[in-house]
Amino acid sequence: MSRAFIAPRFALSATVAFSLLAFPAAAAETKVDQHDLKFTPDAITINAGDSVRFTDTDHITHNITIVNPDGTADDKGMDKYNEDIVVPFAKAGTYQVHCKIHPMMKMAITVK
Ligand SMILES: [Cu+2]
Repeated sequence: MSRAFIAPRFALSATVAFSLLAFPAAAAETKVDQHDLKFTPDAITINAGDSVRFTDTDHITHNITIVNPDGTADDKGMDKYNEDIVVPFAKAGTYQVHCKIHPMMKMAITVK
């Protein structure tokens, strides 16, 4: 193989390595599944700016309602089987999550 063929491959690797270094603190996403009428896990701790991806592997519809640290509630809508609802958490505090269809379904999210 000629040197002219090898050089572009090295240049591409260097570009990829630089991209990874340039964004070291990308927001993370934590997965919470709704299964057997439970949030799993039922308590998580994330950093401000991170998101939670709520999945639904029950063959029924659930709901995601977030109770904020100040007591106000945000209804994030109905979560159907195999559909995800992604909720970003910008501010620190303790959030309670429940499903308004199944009152026994509850979890807590601590945002640092
Ligand atoms: Cu539910």
